Amino acid sequence: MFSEAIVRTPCRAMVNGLSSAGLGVPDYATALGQHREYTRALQACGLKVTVLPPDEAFPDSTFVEDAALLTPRCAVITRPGAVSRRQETVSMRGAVNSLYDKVEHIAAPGTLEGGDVLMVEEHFFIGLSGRTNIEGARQLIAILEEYGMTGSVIGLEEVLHLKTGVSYLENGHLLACGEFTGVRDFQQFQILEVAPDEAYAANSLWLNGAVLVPAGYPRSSAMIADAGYEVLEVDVSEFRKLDGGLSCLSLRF
Ligand code: CIR
Repeated sequence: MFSEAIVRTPCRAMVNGLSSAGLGVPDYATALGQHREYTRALQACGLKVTVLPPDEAFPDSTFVEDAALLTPRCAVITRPGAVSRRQETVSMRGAVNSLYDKVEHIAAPGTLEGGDVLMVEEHFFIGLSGRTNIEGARQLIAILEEYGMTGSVIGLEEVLHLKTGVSYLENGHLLACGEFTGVRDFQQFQILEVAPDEAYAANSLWLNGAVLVPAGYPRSSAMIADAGYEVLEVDVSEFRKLDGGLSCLSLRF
C-alpha cells in the first residue's frame, strides 16, 4: 500500500520538453488542469500528496518519477540519461531528504531514470534503455541488495522507458504491451495484454486497490476492470505529447 506521493506542478517551459510523440505542443493551461485532476485522483486513493512548485529551469521536471526511486527501505536519487534533465535531481534530493533517512545515489558513469524501474514487491526490474545504462542498473542492484531487496535487468528496444510498456497491478497481474508480452522473466505473471492501438494505456498505475488508467483507452479500461480493479480514468493528453504517462507524474511510497 502507498501512503504518500510527490508530484511537481508543470512549469510554463514544459512546451519545450523532450518529445518524440509527434502529437504537437502541449497546452499549458490544459496541462495544469489535468495535473490538478491527477493529484486529486492520488488523494482519492488515500495518498497524502506533496506538491512541489514548478521549476522553470527544467521543462520536463513535472515527470518526477525519473529523478528518484522511492523504495520501502531507502530512496535512490537517480542520474538521468537525458542530459537536459540531469540537474532535476538537485531539488529532488532536497524534497526526498526530508522524507527518508536513507538516501542513496547513482553516480557517473551510471545513468538511470525511474521510468525504467518496475517494482514488484521486493524485486525491481530495470529496463536498459536510451536513458538507463548497464552501469546505472548495476549500481541500483548493489544498493537494493544492501537493503535486502533484489534487481534484474530487462532489455528494451521500442519504447522510451520500461514502464512505458509495462505496469505491475499487484496480485500477480502484469499489464503489458508489444515487446514486453513475450519477455521470459515476465511469464511468471498473469499478463493482461494491451492492444497495440491502445499502447499508451500500458502505463497505468495501481494505487491501493484501484488502478488509474489514461482516459481514452476503453478496451484496456474494461480489461483492467474485468480483472477485478476499480478503474479511475484520468485525462493526461498534454503529458502524452511529451512521451509522459501516468506513472511519470508522481513518486509513490
Ligand atoms: C522525457 O523525454 O524525459 C520526458 N519528456 C518524458 C518522461 C516520461 N517519464 C517516464 O516515462 N517515466
